[in-house]
Amino acid sequence: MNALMAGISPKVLSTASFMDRFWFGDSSFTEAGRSGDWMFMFIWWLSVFFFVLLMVLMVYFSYRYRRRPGQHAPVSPAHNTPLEITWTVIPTIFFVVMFFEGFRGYVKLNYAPAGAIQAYLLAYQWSWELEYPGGQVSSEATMTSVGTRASNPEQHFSSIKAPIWYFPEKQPVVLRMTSRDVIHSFWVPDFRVKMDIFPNRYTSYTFTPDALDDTAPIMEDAEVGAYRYRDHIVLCAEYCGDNHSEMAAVIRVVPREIYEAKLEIFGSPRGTLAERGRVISQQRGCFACHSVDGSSNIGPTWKDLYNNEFQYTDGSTIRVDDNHLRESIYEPAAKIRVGYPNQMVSYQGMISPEQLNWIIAYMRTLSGATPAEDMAAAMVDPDAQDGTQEGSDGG
Ligand code: HEC
Ligand SMILES: [Cu+2]
Repeated sequence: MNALMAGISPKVLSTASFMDRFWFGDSSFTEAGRSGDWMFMFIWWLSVFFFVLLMVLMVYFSYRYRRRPGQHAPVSPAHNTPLEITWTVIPTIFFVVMFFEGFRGYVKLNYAPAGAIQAYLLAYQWSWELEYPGGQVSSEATMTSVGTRASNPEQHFSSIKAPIWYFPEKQPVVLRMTSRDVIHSFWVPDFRVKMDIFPNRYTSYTFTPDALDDTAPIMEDAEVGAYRYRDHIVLCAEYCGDNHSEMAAVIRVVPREIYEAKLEIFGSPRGTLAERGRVISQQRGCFACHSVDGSSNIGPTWKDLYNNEFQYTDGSTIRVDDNHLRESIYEPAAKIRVGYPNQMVSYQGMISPEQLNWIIAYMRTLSGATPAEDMAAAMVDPDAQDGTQEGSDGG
């Protein structure tokens, strides 16, 4: 059992106490989820009670007052005021309870308390991308196994690429959600929620994760140290194509300091220059207009851009190199690619020279025309360099 699965502790019926089998009401991990559970169990047992009562009475009456030889059916009474008041007032009380409790639950599910974290969630075939308020993007999707069945977790969703989203405990969160392609549905079984996500439209969902208590498992994290956490699986509940069943993510509830430390790390990405470049490009929204797979968008694709020749509206032909890229990003209007509008804004001041290097390194890896040794240079991991240096000094 890996660390991730340890964090997921669903209450399963096979291990539930006797009482829990009748009223499995408090196993959700949000206040709103618990009121949904309460409502469900209340309506269920109310219905069971009246169903059984009515069926028993019906059978009893049909026996007790069955037709007997020589007996005439009596005329039905037209009215019975006390009885009529009873069968009006009692159900009304139940319905009023259902309405107000249901409404309170609905409000808890749909209206975020003041001071909520607003994050943007993009759903697409077949994954999710979460952007925090500061523009940070959720950690890399990691190969992971998430088990929803304690009885046999290994068989459930073993080895899925699931992004992990960090949120602080007890902190209201609002997700503003939209889809890049088809209709998806945001489903967090632990929070008892499903919310549809549409292309060309926003829907939102709010939740406030419970505080982490002593039962929450402990994560040993190389970057930020040990901390308590609790994982909640996110799935897509709207059949959306081939890999629909693998469209998973994990909401990881952590102490506030850990959340802040994680955002700090997401904001200053690690890894090779090229990897950092990809993360920064994503965070700065370049992919809204540029593709990396050769398809044309508002702007030209980055695939095979580097070290290839293109025509510009001033009649020049330019081989794209570092200097051209620098100019295109800081002064996009200086040279306009033939066939494209002058629609890119300058990123002067928004992308530091250091970050520019990362983006260029990333673009190189996207180009088949890049000499092999150039590619190798772009793949260098600057954090690994110190180690190599020390090693060679010592030898
Ligand atoms: C609003 C859409 C839009 C966004 C966002 C955008 N670009 Fe552009 N980009 C364009 C368009 C349109 C062109 C072509 C016109 C031109 O050359 O200015 C272009 C051109 C470029 C070029 C030059 C391509 C060539 O063939 O010379 C580079 C490099 C570039 N963009 C990088 C970026 C980077 C890096 C980002 C993110 C930091 C970014 N773009 C964000 C629309 C966009
Ligand atoms: Cu989906």
